[in-house]
Amino acid sequence: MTQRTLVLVKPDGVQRGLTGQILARIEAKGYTLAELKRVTATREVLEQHYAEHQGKPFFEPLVEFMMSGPVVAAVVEGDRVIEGFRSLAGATEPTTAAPGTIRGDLGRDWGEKVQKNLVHGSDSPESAEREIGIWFG
Ligand code: DAT
Ligand code: MG
Repeated sequence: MTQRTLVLVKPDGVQRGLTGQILARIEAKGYTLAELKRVTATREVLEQHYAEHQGKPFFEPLVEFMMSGPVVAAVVEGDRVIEGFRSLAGATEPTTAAPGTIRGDLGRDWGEKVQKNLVHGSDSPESAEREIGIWFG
């Protein structure tokens, strides 16, 4: 079943020059980059994007981090791409994310409140459509 998902290369990934490597992994897996843009997110966009995390202790540091530099936003298409990209990305905590994954191979902890974990991927078809609307209108 063909799906779409919203992928973000977060500010740490862009700043470290890892955008190309990350997008290459998505393409090497066989997924399609249907839309792609570099953008510095506003607080308004991020508060919508992370609405499920409002009120959590890491919410404000997360929004500040996500506004700290440009991100690369992509709509990625393919069969079961929502699960497939989350599998490529690896677990939330980069220190313990499995080797072979984007977060496991390229990320680590930096002693900060927020997990600088390089990428975002939607977690369900409903989230994907909602998030694609936020980032691509
Ligand atoms: P994921 O990005 O794996 O879907 P999530 O949706 O639970 O993870 O959280 C969104 C982002 O918030 C995550 O990528 C990094 C940050 N985050 C999550 N849990 C955290 C925590 N306990 N401490 C600090 N940052 C956290
Ligand atoms: Mg999430």
